[in-house]
Amino acid sequence: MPPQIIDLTGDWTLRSTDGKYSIPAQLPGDTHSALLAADAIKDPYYGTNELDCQELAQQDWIYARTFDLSAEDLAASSIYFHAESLDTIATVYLNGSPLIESDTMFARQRAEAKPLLKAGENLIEIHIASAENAAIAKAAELTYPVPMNEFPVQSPHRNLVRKVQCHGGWDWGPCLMVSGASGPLYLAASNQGRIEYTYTEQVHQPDCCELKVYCEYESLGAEESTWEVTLDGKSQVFPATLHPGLNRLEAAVRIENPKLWWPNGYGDQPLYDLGITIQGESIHKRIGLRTMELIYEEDDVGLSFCVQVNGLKIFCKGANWIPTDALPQRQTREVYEDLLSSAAKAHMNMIRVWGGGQYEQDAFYEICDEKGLLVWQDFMFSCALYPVDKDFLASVDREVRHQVKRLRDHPSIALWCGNNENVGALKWYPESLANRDRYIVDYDRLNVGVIQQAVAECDPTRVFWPSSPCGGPDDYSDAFENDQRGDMHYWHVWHLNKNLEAYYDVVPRFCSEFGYQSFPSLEVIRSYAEPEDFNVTSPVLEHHQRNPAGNSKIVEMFTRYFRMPDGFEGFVDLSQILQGIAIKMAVEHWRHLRPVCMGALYWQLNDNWPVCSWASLNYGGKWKLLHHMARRFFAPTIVSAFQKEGGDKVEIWVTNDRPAACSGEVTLRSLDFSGNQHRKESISLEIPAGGAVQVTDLVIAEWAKDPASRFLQVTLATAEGIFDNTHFFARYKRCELQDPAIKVTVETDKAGRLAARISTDQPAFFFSLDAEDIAGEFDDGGFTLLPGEDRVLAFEAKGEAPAPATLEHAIRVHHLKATYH
Ligand code: BMA
Repeated sequence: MPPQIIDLTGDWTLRSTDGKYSIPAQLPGDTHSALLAADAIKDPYYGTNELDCQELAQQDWIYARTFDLSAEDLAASSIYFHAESLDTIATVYLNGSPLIESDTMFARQRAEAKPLLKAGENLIEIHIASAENAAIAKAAELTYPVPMNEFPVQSPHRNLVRKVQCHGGWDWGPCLMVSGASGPLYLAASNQGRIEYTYTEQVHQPDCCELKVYCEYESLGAEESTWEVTLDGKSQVFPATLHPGLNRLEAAVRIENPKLWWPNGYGDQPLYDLGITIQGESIHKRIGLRTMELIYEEDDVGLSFCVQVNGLKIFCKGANWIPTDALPQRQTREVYEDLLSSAAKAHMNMIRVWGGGQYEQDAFYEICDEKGLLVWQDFMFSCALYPVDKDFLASVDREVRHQVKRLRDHPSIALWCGNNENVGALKWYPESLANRDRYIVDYDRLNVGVIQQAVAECDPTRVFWPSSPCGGPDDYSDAFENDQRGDMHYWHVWHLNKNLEAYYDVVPRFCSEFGYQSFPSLEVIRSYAEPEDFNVTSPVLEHHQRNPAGNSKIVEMFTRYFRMPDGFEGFVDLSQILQGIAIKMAVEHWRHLRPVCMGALYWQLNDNWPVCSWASLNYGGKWKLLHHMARRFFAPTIVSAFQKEGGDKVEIWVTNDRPAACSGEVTLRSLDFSGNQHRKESISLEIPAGGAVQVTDLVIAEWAKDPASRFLQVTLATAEGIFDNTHFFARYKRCELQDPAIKVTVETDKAGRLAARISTDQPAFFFSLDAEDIAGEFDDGGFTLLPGEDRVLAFEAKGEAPAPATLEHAIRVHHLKATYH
């Protein structure tokens, strides 16, 4: 913390310049949260209220507050103002005089404030002009159009201002053009200087890591001084010959026998406390020691794409991340902790911070460090073309330099990526199709000329991947379609309505996006709709679906694979089953293709309001069925069954991410829909380290004369435990599922945890329990519950655990046959 800080976070007032609103507000915070707290707007997430908020996007706002300074405070040589994420077209006034003008929410703002301050009461005001109006004005000045992707409710020309792109609406997100500020906001006083940034570089040798430590120090004077580096309590002092202006100090400390940081599932995440102190100012952070490489090399297939940590190739399993809330004031550490815990529990080891959102707050990256979640960090450009005027490029340059220096010490960050889908976007618009040269040159000016250049200077330790998807540096071809080079976004099943088996036709090197939508869980729908709206085509339900063809796609896919569901609840549940199956098929298939394929990140982990979307976690963090299924299909060692469309065989494979070989036994059983066993076979096998092995290739006719009359239950037993999986030989709609009578009783298990004991008299498919309004999740779901089995599912309560009877009463049972009669 800089010395003598005046924290400016907390209570402010907020008024619109047209005099319509004048209310209390919080910073960090946003206009819409303040308006909601003051009852000046209705909950924008409820019903279609979002539409009533659209006029707020044209407002200009003023945040104001006072603070006191003493004469002693003012005696300091320097008092500077610091803000991060001023959103967006902002002028900061101190006692009526302008201090800072900013048109980006992604770069940090610092300025000398002392000349504008006085002893006694001071007034600070942050004037925020409408970003929407600024974007419209900028569009009018362009000499040629710079198009962007269109969404149902949106703010025009969002790509022309450096604001979170999805504030202006997305195909899962509301259009709420909030203004405000997030992150630190303070005045700091100093007599000698200030730390601008600190960062480290690791040089690993056998049994030792040399940690180079850098400190960018803005000194007010010339001085022979010292600075101190403290690692896990041990300090070393280094000389610092300071000159006025920016000094770049460098020192090295040796760490013998370093404890290495590993991704989730591969080992621990030891973090070292690093302190850097100079002239009374200290910075503290926690760092992890590891080598991190992104390997992309020409090979027999094309261009590989693989993350390697401490020399070990990691199959990256995870999901894409969007901002946690469309109301930024609700983006708290607790929410990060909740969502990222859910990711880690589902065996994820990578999160992609997608380019249409934001550089997240420090807490996000700290938690990723703690949980071993690798971060794929996009720069914040998405699904659009971008302007390249001098001011815009200069602003992006400041943004990238700030964000890279702020974040680069996080061990979790695996790579920097230029943008989301902007190469693809070159082909989306008539303007760019008609003049690709012009737009590709512009794209390159921004992406290579500015972003890549700034990254190379500010973080030479990591790879800059030009775009997602991308076939590699200097490759401007359409990587969406290319499964041979770099990363791909495979959207043929959702956006192009292909059958689910189409996932089996691609062999991605790394699939960084693919997704399938589902409806939010019922109690989440209840938060925005009344029972009379509980119909997929009601105006409220359609409002909470931002992919225009989305509901039709879901219904149409039902007709291909399932019997039509009864009632609204059946519809919601079946949509979650469909989503879970789709992503499971893709992930299991691509995992078994390792080492050709080395990553699968589905679209998307979370929602920023309650909506029908591709997310596996509902808004609020509650798990959809997909998240339970992810916990199974991302497990380190799994057994899977693959049947091509129209195929007469099923391939059984074991995939193992663990870096150690092991032996195991696979048991295959063919059962009818009453649970009677008709054939059983067991196969012992050696499972390779970090690899996949085919167990057998079974002929369906030998296991089910009528494929619709049987299903296959596959079990893998290893020293690590038992993993089970289910395969249908025929489409679900052709099978006569029985109505199971399921018993659920809640008890306290030996470890003192709440647990549900479950049993059934008929097989129940895609089984899960849900505690409705009681926050928490059962530790397994999405499996087949068979008669004769006695399973116990532990309840992982969030917050205080409920009484067993309360939980038992709240539980709802979900499975495939319950969606129709
Ligand atoms: C991807 C993303 C998002 C979008 C999603 C679903 O391509 O990058 O822009 O929300 O598809 O359409």
